[in-house]
Amino acid sequence: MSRESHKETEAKSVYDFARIEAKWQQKWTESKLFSAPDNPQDPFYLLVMFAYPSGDIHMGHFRNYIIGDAVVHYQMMHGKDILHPFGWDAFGLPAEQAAIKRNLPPKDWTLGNIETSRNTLKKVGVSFDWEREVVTCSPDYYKWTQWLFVKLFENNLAYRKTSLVNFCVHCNTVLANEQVIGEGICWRCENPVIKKKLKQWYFRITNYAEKLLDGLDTLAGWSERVKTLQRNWIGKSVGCEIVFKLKDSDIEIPVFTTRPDTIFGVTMMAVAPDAELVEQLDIPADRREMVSAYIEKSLKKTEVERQAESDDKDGVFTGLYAVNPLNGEEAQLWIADYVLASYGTGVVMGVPAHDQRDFLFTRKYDLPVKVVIKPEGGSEPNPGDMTEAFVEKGEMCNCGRFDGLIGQAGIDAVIKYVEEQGIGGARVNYRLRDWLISRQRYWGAPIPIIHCDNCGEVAVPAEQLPVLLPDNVKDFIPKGRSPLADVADWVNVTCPKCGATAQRDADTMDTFMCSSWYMLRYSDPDNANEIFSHTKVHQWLPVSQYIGGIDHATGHLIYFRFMTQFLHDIGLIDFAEPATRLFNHGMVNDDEGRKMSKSLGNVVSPTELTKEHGVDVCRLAMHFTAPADKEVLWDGKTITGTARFLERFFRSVSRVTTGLSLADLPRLFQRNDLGKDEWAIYIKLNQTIKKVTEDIERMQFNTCIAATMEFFGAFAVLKANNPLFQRFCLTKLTQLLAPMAPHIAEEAWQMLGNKTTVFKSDWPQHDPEAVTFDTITVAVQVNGKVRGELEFERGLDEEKIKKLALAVENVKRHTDGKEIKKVIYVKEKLVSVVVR
Ligand code: ANZ
Ligand code: ZN
Repeated sequence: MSRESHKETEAKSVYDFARIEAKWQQKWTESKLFSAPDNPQDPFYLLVMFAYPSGDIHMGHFRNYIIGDAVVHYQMMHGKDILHPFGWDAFGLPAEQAAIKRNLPPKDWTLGNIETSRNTLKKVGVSFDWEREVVTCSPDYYKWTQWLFVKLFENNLAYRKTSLVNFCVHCNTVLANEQVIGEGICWRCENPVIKKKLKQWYFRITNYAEKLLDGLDTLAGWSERVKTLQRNWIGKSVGCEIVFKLKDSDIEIPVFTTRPDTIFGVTMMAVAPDAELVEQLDIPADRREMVSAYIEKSLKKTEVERQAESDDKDGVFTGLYAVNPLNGEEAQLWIADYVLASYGTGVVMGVPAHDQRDFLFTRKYDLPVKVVIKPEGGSEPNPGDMTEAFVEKGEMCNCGRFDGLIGQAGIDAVIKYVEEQGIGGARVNYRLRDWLISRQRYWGAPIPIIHCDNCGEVAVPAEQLPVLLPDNVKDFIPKGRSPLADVADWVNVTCPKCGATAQRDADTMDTFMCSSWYMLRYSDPDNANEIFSHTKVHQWLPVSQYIGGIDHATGHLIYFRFMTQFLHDIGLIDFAEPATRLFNHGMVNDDEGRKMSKSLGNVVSPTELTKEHGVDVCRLAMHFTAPADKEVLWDGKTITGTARFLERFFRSVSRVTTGLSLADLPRLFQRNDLGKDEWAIYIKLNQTIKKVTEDIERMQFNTCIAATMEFFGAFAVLKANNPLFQRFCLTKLTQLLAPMAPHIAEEAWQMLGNKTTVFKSDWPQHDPEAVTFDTITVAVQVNGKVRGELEFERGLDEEKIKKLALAVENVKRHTDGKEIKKVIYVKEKLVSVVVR
């Protein structure tokens, strides 16, 4: 038997992970260790974004959930009462597409996937409280989603309007702006998105724009990155509205501008091709054909294409003129697709001298340029010499009575003037649009509205909720309207107000609605009478730590804040923000660098991997691969090192426990009794405790693991003769590993003589004296490349330093199977290893 295979047999016999995992998972369930208590004293609510049930969970989910799990374990060891729930974002398009493809009802497909995924999550031992599971497609959940819709409707925050919407021809459904990705393609099927006119439901989230912005300032536990993404998404812009007139007509042309100080420089006006104004214009006959051809071409473009930073902006002259209300000058009125109908008033006053886009446009079409701002106290640029717009603020010139005003003073003076003249005034504009709710799909929560010829839109009364999704829908193939519209016995009802025959709204809700309030339901998941009890929701919320991908920054994370603020405003809850702390983990990519996701077909399930190596090895390897907030390229390469580490750790524990007869708890040894090596280990241990604690607080699990490995290396290399001390060290190390390797830690904890679960033990505290001890850090190189770092007590002898250096995990990875030719120690600087 070779040395290698002997080692492997030995490893397997010490660490029988299948048995250990099953044993502890059963114990946790039986003892309800991870069930949230009814009356928490010191609550900690850890929430991970719930999952869309498509097949089985993959390594991306695995990573997200083990990060949350580690925090839960850690907080539990700080005496917190934990709520760590899980659920399923179970409505949505893929279920319908699967139904069409496989001829299987969406419900069966969804519930089957939930079953599979739940089993996998249980097998990897994530500490979810399964008694609180919520499933958004279950009637006892969507009853309350519908109830919320009605509340919004009653508060005038839900309304219907006809508009041009993003439409995916392939999925045959409307998409919200954030579901249109990249160059205007559908987030689901990646086909181009077009515009279509439809009458649909919207939530007035724009009423909350200011509150959503202000709230961000209170969220100290959210990253600046997410807050900036949200601020930009909401896109507050402070400016002025000014009403121009169409020449020889009563038609008014209001514009929104952030630079009213440039109004004397207007030489052209541009209207969005899809703005309402366009329909009112009486285009001269000789231009009509050209204009409609241009409009048709523009409407085929996506918003992204229209706004692209290209220099080639085009448009078409309408043959009409607008009149500048401040100086009476006439400006050509153009239609140009760089102007968006949905922003401001859908019209731009063109100031080529001071706006680069307008400048390029006028150069292209040879329109006049008029300078009205110059550098303060300087001279006016000559329009003919300009190669680009002068966009800075400055001194107004050629502006009559406003000449000489500078920067903001000029802006304020013009705003004051237009207000006095009754032709406009200060305005705040937001990029944020109202939230489009309607989907022409089957697999969603039906919109609880009945359309009556007498009464108009009538909300389904609370006692009639939920409006159940009918089971007798056979045909999900998209026809441009909701499949529910064709279910006559479902659609045709009587009006709850007047009793006349009426029709249900056949659309279903955007699934972001289902996930906008799930965090609240976990506090009281079985409540049949209320959306949640006031007491229970305040026992746990706001969420202490929320964890999810950065990709939700402007979608879900805005909606769930909006819903919380709404519920706060109507008095249902006392807090206005749903989550105190937010952590965004990085995505898991496959070895070709693509995001792992079902739709790309590159999904690796944790099941196979954990079967082969054990759950804790995979957990540790995943944590160790990269910092939790960075993307990881999952190739499984960290598995070998972490497996070896856990095996050696476990073997040390079993040696300490089999050979010794110790009292139940390791009595404290005397620090004075420690030998020189032991003292070095003691210092390292305390530094490790400090580092792991700080790193977990910062959600930095990869460095935690590196630190525990380094400590274990020192423990193995240096001599710890005192059995009490050995046991002390392994006990602390077990606790430090528990958040990341829960099963093996429980087993080790028991072997070390403890009767209760490691998660009810107190998190180790470092000895403040030991960590201030004088240490030095040196780099460790292998063949000239830095592969690791080593920290040790000043004065440790050279031989030991070299041994420690060789035990560093990443150094071992580069020396494994190679012959070590030389190890050189450059005092207090470097250990250099030469291998061949
Ligand atoms: C004249 C002007 C002169 C402008 C100047 C800027 C500089 P933000 O900051 O993003 O709010 N604008 C207004 N409505 C628009 C629309 N529907 N589509 C495209 N552009 C539009 O930008 C506000 C500025 O964007 C406005 O101020 C307007 O151009 C343009 F020296 O008005 B400005
Ligand atoms: Zn009626």
